[in-house]
Order: sequence, then structure tokens, then C-alpha cells
Amino acid sequence: MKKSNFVKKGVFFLGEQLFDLAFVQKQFRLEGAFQSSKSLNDGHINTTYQLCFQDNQGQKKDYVVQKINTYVFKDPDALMENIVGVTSFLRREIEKNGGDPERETLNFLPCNDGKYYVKDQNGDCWRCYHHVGDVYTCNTIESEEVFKNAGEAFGRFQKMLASYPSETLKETIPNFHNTYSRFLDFEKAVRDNLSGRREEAKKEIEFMRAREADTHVLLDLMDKGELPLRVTHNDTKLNNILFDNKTNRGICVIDLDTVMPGLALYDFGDSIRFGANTASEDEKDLSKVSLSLPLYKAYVDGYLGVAKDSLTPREIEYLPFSSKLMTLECGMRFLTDFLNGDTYFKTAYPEHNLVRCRTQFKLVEDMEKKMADMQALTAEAAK
Ligand code: GN1
Ligand code: MG
Repeated sequence: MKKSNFVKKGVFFLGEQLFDLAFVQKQFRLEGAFQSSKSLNDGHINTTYQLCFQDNQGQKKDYVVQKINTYVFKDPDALMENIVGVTSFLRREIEKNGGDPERETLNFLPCNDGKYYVKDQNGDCWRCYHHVGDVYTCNTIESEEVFKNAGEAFGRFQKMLASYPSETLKETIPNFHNTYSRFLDFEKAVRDNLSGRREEAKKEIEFMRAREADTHVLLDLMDKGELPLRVTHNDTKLNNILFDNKTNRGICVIDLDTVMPGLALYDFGDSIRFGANTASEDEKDLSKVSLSLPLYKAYVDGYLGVAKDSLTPREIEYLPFSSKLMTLECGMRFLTDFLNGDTYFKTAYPEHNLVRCRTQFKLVEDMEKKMADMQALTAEAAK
């Protein structure tokens, strides 16, 4: 069947997905006439589309629909309970601070049965929220000012959630940033060699094994009670922030699936991993991959400018290390998935996960060389 063909009225291919517009529109009570759709896919996990509608008065109204990846998020009820809890809480905080809750957090729609997602006849789960207009997202960044704004956005996000009752949050992916448990998963993938690609990844496997000790550092500090658990985002990629077109401020943090108790260091480190890289996450030319110290400085200035007073000295001390650790963890996860046969991350070509892994490991090496500089910049920003 050609993808462009309508299967029945209101059912069509939205990107790669068979999508029942009539059903979703009815379930979420989306008003107006459907105009168009476009793909908003930046992420490696969920599949996201913008749906454009027009009401009787000719007013445009846009929604975002997202197919929940239930291979990754096994319990969509728990997932949406977390997200609705967190976004409702943020709404109140934003109102208290005189902000605009329609633009500064996501507003999910309940469907007819009161749940915040709907299962279609194929068993696919869809959720829907109001599209935020006049914003842009970035995958790489040149402007230090914009990256500083990203630091402020994640700093604010963490601060606003500081008093959220964390015991009510479900762990949507157990051991998500447990770096040693990730290391054990990696070793299992090496042993099982399900994809038969172990030889191809020999150098990367050695690189990771040489850094096993790093995977214990934050866990040990946590065990000793030296690092507090907080409500954290856990996936602080630059493209998970909406930037305002006019002011360039990071106004809204999105992709809330992994909001769970975690370390502030995970959020800081992952932001640096993605945003302070001089190349994209899957750059094949490794000579382009490095840690930009000016971008590191911009982020740490922005982040600590907002969050400094709510962090402990130990947390601040470990910010540079966390950048390296989160980069190492991410490279290890790409490598694990490559060895397992690409079952977790979306890939565009067969070597994609290995390419991503090499990029991360090149960045780790560069961070190891620049650790003293990162420490100096962190200490300066914390003054
Ligand atoms: C995934 O969904 P997305 O692309 O924002 C992943 C993150 C990784 C990231 C690597 C739930 O994030 O943990 O750091 O890819 N999300 C999940 O780019 O595994
Ligand atoms: Mg994302």
C-alpha cells in the first residue's frame, strides 16, 4: 500500500505511523477543521507531530501529538501520571512567579476517559498537548548567549521542582542514570554479541572498560550521603528546550518522560555533553568533535547564576566530572545498543549507534584533557 493513500476517511500515514486522526480528534476533543501536519522529530525515542487546525472564526490552533514509545516506557499510565503531576505543579509555580503557564510548561489534554493518553486500534498510545508558538529549538549551538539561556532554563526548572513531593514520582525507567548498572548492561551486550558486531567495536569496548572506575564515583558519593537526590529532568539535551523567538530565552523545558528523582549532576552533565560539543551527536568526522570551553563557561554561568544557592559545595565540585561521566554513559549506551542490534535508539543507518558512540568517546577524551580548565571555570562561576 502506498503511504500517500488514505486507508479510510481520517486514517492516514503521519510520517511512518498509521494515524487515525478522526479517533484522536474525537478522543482529545480537538476543535476546528484539520489543516495540515508536520513532523517534529528531534528525539531518539518518541515520534512527534504538530497538527494544525482552524476554528470557525478562522483562528489557528495547533497541537502536538506524540506516539509514546512503549518499548522504552513500559507503563504509560505511570508515565503520564508523573508528567501531569509535574506540569500541574509547574503551572502553579509559574503563575506564582508572574509567568505565562501556557507557554512556560506543557499543557497536556485529557481524553474522554480522563486519561492523558489514548490507545488506538493498533495498540499504539498517543498523547496530546497544546503547541507552544513563536519558539525555536536547536540541535547545535554557536551562540554562547543562547547556551547560557539554556543553563538558566534548566537551573530554573530544577529550582521550581525543588519542593515537588518526589515520593509520588514513579521511576519510569529503573536505574536510568545508574552508571554502574549501565556498565553491567554493556558487559552483557559484549558477552551476548547479539548483533555479531563485537569485532567492529573492539576499540570502543576497550575504551569503555578502561573507564569502569568512573561509573562508581557518583554512586559511591550518593551512598555516603554526600549527594542529595532531587527531582531532576534526566534528559537535558539542548533540543529539549523551547527558546522564545523574540528574546532567545529558554522558556519551556519539554520531553518530561524521565522526570524522576536523580542527581542535579546528571542534568548538568548531560547538557554539557550535548550542547558544548563543537559537533553534532552523530558527527562522523571526529576531528570536528571537541568540548568548547567558551560554551562550557556560558552554560555553567547561566546554570549557577540561577541554581548556585540551592546546590551543595559537593555538587558544584563535581559539575565538570559529571559532564565527562554523562558523555561516557551516553557513549556506552549507544555502544550497548549497537552490540544488541539497535533495539532501543532510533537509527537512520546501520552504523549509526557506533558513530554516535565514537563521537561521545572522542568528547570524553577531550574533556579529560580539559578537566582543569572546566574546574577553573566552574569555581569562577560559583563565586
Ligand atoms: C534519548 O528522547 P531523546 O532523544 O531526547 C534518551 C536519552 C539520551 C539521548 C541521547 C528515554 O533522548 O537518555 O541521552 O537520547 N532518552 C531515553 O541523544 O532513553
Ligand atoms: Mg528529546
